[in-house]
Amino acid sequence: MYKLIIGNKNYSSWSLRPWVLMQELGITFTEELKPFIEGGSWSEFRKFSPTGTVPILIDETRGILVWDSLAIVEFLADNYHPVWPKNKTARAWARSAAAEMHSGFSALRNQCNMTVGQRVKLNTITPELSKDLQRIDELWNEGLSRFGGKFLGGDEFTAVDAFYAPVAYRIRTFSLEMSETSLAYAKHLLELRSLQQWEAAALKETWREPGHEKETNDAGIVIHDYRETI
Ligand SMILES: N[C@@H](CCC(=O)N[C@@H](CS)C(=O)NCC(=O)O)C(=O)O
Repeated sequence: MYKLIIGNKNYSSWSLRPWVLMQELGITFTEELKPFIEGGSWSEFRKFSPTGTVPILIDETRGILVWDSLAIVEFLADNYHPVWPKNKTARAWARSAAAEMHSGFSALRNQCNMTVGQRVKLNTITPELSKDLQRIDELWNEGLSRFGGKFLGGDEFTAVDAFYAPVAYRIRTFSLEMSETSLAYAKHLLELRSLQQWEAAALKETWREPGHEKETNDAGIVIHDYRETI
């Protein structure tokens, strides 16, 4: 049996990746949500995570702990779950695209934090942010046309879609400009039942972690906040 430890659904983009993948693949797991703590979660998260970060996957049957979202999807792939596209070319492409997300796009990550329940008018689109968006647009168009499916690596939802799912929320929150094809793909992701469930839970969260809230307020003007309040 798997246990997935995640952070707040409103904010935690890295947690969303394995969560949505496991939901879409029908992998049974229990989830434990650890809310971020004001001033830093490190010492609290270190009690269960070697890096003081989430997500963490625990294979309770075999006593294995896996940290880092990319390591978690590879661990699942190792256990015969259909994590990557079946087609070899699509699989190589999907792995490259997921790795690119994992190690790159820092302008998007830093300037447009994931906050599922908010809508924000960005102060400015820096050249670095624009570059990240252009590259993601190029990547999504390539995956969708080259492998001919509804998802980036073909007809099935795979890990590469999971890695870009947080981008779909960011596009909506910050009204980011993308091609029609990319906007349609982002909308398609957000309409998945699993992401609807994630969003509903995110909107119910009443925690507000000042560090994450500050990132949003520094990025622009909050136009709507659909999250529940206490
Ligand atoms: N490379 C890691 C990064 C994990 C990460 O940075 N997680 C964030 C949450 S989205 C975290 O736990 N931050 C701790 C904090 O905000 O105190 C992964 O892919 O899992």
